[in-house]
Formats: sequence, structure tokens, C-alpha cells
Amino acid sequence: MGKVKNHVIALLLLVILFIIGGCGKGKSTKGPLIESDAPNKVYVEPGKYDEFYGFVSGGFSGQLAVYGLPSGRLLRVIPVYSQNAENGWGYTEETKPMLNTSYGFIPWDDSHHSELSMKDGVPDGKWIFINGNNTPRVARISLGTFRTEEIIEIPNSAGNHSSPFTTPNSDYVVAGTRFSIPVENRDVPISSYKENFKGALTFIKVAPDNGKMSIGFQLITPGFDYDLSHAGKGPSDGWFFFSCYNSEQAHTLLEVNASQKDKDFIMAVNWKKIEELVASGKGTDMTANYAHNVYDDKKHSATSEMIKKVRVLKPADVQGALYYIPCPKSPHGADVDPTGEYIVGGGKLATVIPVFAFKKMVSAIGNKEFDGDIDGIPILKYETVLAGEVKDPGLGPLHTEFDDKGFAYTSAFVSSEIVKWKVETREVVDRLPVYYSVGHLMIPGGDSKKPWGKYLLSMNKITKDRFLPTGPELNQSAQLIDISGEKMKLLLDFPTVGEPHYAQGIPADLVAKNSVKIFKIEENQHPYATKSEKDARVVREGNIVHVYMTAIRSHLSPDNIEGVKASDEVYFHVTNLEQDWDIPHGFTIMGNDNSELLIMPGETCTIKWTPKSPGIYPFYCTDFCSALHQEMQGYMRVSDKNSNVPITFSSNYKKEDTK
Ligand code: RUQ
Ligand code: CUA
Repeated sequence: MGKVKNHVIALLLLVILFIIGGCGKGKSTKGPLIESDAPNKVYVEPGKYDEFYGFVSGGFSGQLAVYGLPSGRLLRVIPVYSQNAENGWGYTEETKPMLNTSYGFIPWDDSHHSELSMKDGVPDGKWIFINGNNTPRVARISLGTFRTEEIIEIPNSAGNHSSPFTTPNSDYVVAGTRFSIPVENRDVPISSYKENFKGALTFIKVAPDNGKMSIGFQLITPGFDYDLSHAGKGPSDGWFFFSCYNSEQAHTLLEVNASQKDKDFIMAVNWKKIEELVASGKGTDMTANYAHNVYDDKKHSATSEMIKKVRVLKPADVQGALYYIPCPKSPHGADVDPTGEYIVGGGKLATVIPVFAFKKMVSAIGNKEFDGDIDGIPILKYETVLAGEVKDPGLGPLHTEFDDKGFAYTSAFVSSEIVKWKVETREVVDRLPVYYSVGHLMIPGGDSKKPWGKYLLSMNKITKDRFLPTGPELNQSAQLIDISGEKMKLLLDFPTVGEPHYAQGIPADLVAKNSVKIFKIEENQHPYATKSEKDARVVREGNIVHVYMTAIRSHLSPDNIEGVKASDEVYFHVTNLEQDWDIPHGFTIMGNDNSELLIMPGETCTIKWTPKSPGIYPFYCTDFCSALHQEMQGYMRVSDKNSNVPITFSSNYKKEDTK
């Protein structure tokens, strides 16, 4: 009884602290004195490059933001799940298929975790993956073009949160469901949660040469909320660790009802073993319907295909490959140290950080030291798997990253601090306040075998008074911390795009050297490409009008078009003929009820426009591309839908020809 009471008091205390922490009150708002050398450490001279790329998830913006580190300069926002009118992503005919799903066209998502592809457990700078949390998807972005190349939907999943973490050689990226749902999804009473709701853990195969994704298999596990995950490495290579909460299987008021038990779990999945079982025919092919969207850099176009089946396995199909490790109080992060020996659980309401030893897990499994099972999945005993606990780790420990010197760094949301501790001894050696309410933290390579160390990025949920006020809405913020010495030092604050959850960092030279500068015009296989001005033309097919247009400094060709009628469907296929780095051209027309086009050198993009009423409609290039950019314009004459004005156009090529 006394024990229960103590727990209730502890929980109440945490809730109070949570509220205080969440409000950013009760602490100095000006922060610690900055070390006098901080400006030199973050100042990147004009014209000089940053040392690292930081790929910071855009959270509810649905995008991925790329920063230079240590300067905190925003280099680029890569559109992934959200339409981006600035460059036509999700608006152009070529990119619309990328946002296709089994629910139809979806213009937005919530992207939480970015994860670099790896070779031998170290980021290799080829691709970066990012999850779509709301309509379960995983995207792959090329670090050659900094564009989204592929998006695959995840069937039987809802709230794709423990995603898209990768195995040490990126054989797989995983996608664990946060919300359990009926599999397959159907109309059942919500109160039938315990019998009908399941948690799908999906293993997506990644082709080593081109990165193409396909679902390898899906594990249908008990209906918990699978929160985060990380792959094993080194000795634990072949395993994946998924944290989960709500082992109470509550389906209402989770805030209270999913916080009943003292411990939830980290699920250990022997994916190598399951891969073998799948290869030998285990599991069943379940009917499904999910989108697979691929963008082709030669055709400059995307295709969307619906896939109709998925290989599913139940716990009974994979005996000896799944185990539950008890983990205190609603775990969040599941992080594996660089040696691959330790698995660290972050418990949102826990007062310690448990550190599990892989070796101990293996011997506990060997000795069958189980504490019962759930759906046939053995539960290991907490103490037999535990290497030790970090005491006094800060309140609300969420996520842990690692440096190259044997230290771990844990974010504490409630007490708004980063806590540094020694992995081998679990002793806390340093702590630094952050402003405020840190979620994830990132060290370049900090979830890999070889962290680069040096910097830590704290991604904070609440900004409050850190920047000039901007009305009720303040951007989330990041803080850069120097971790090269014994003591952490705060270097820099900068606002972020959307709400970053996770991020990744990599030395710039691993990525910059492969950056694509132009698309070769002779390799352009777009069916509506216009590779030379002499081919610029306008073609009517019934009420559809195709404009084959070229853009080169400083004219659009054709520049005057007549014979288009109100309610025609007009497609502007604009090819940028430039073969020079950083010379995009833009395109739009008055009354355009769509986005603009922003066309890279050698690329073709298409915008659809349906003029509604007769008149003269100017069009122009939107990107200030040359001294005569303002001259880069033209007119379209739109006639009544019953008129018989023939299609005519003037091309720059012809004009010069007749001179
Ligand atoms: S979460 S702030 Cu979406 Cu990764 Cu922990
Ligand atoms: Cu092309 Cu301005």
C-alpha cells in the first residue's frame, strides 16, 4: 500500500514538474554565460563552408530542413510530404504522384525522424530517410540532388513513429506503428481493443545500389504503442530494439490509463533470423493496398503504383526471434551505444535511465530466464538484462546520443537539460540547461558506430523568450553545444523550420562532393521535353493544349500564344535549356490557380492551367535569372470557348530566322 502511495506521489510530483518545465518558468531565462570563445566556434566566414550538414526533421511542416553546422545557417528546405508552392512540389504534373496514397492524394504529413543511410554502421552520405507519421509512409531523399526520390506507404500501420531507423548496412529501414489498429483495418467497437488491435512492425528492404524500397515483411505483434527504435550493431547486429508504451492496452485517457504499470517494454527483434524464416517461406501473404511512388531523374517525373500484398508474420511464426525487455515507465527513446553492447531506454516518467547489456540479454535468452509471456513472446527479467541504471538523470529522460569518447548524452524534457554520463559506469559527469523542454538531441554520427562527436544539437520544443517575439506563434529552436571538452558549452541558438524531432549530422565533405549541379539536357527523357528552341510549339488535342516551352536567359519560347479557349486544359511543359549551375528559371501565368514552376537546368516541369474567361494573360519567369530577367515574359490570348481563333505562336527561333 505504502509503495503504491509513493508511486502516486512521485507521479504527481512529475506532473507538477512537467507543467513547470513546460511553461519554461522557474529558471533563469537568460541562460549561462557563453564562453568567450563561442563566437569563434560558430562563426563561419563569408564564403567559407560549414563543417557539417545537419538534417533536421521538419515535424508538422512535413519537410526536411538542411542546416550548416556550426553556423546554424539554413541551407535548404527539402519538400517531402507537404506540397511546396515555392517550387511546385506536389503541384506539378510530374510530382503529384509522389503524394499519392491509398487514401488518395495527401498534401501534408508530420515528419519526425531523419536517418542517414549507413555502410558498416557509419553514415555514408548517399540517402536520408524520413518518416511520415500521420499517413504512414517512409521517404528516401537523394543526397546527390537533395530531392525526395521515393515514398512508400506502410499498410496495417497508423502513426508511423518508430521509423525510419536503419540497420548498419541499410539492408532495412523499419517502420513501427505508434497506434495499434485492427489488422486488417475494419469497423469494430473501440472497446474491443484488446482482442482486435495489433501493432505492426514493418521491415522495408533497401536495394544497395539504387536505394529502392520494398516491404520485406511485417510483424503483427500485440496491440501496444511502438514508439521509437534503433538497430543493433557490432555484437548486436542482426537485432532491432523497439520501445513501446501502453502495455496496459488502454484505449481511452491514455495519459492516466497507459501510465498504470511500473514498466512497459523494449521489444528485441532478431531480424536476421526472421529474414531467414521469410526466405524459407514462413508467414503469409496478406491482401493489402499501399502506394509506392518513385521519382525518376531522367524522365523528371514520378510514377505511383499500388501494391496489393504484404508478407505478414505472427509471433507464433517467429518463435525465438521476439523478446520483451521490461523498461520503466512509458519508454520513449531506444538507443544503442556505438559498441553495440548497450541499449538505453528513455522513460518519459522514469526516475532512472536503464542501460541493458546485449550480452546479458543473450545469456538470459539462452537460460530461458523468462517472466511469463505475452502472445507467446517471452518477457525477460529486468534485472537479468540490466547492466545498470543512470541515477539522477534529469526529469523526463527522452533520447540518448553518443560521442566518440565513451559518453552518452540524454535529453531531459521536464527539467530542460542535457545530461552527460559515462556509458561504462553510468555515472553522471556533466549537465547543461537548455531552453526549453528538449525533445531529441543529435550528435553527428551519434547513433552510429563512429560518432564524429564535437557538436551536440539540442532540439527544443518551447522557445518562449529566446528570440524577438513574433506574435502568439514562436518557432521551435535548436541549440548548438560544444562537446569536445570535459564540460559541455552552449554555443548558439537558432530557430528551426516546423517542429524538429530527430536530426542527423554528417561531415560536409562526405556529401558535398557528390552534389548534382545540373541535369544533362541530352539525358532528359521527359515525354514533353523541348530540347531546342526550334522545337518550341503549341499543340491542340481536342480541348487539351500542350505548350512545349523552353526557358533560357532571357526569353521564354514561344512567347506569344493565341488560339487557346476558355475552359481548355492547358499544360505548360517548360524545359530549362541552361547547362549552368544555379540557373533555374521560373514560370507562372496571371490567374494561375496552381503553384509556380521552378525548373532546374536541363529539367522539364509541367503545370496545368484551365483559363476560365477570355482575355490577355501575361506569363513570366519568376526567378531573377539575368540582367534581362524582367524581359523574360510573354502573352497568352484566351478566346471565347466557341471562337475559331487558330493556334498560333511566336518563337524566338523563328523570329531570328526571318530577320
Ligand atoms: S519524438 S521528442 Cu516524434 Cu522522436 Cu521524441
Ligand atoms: Cu528566367 Cu528570370
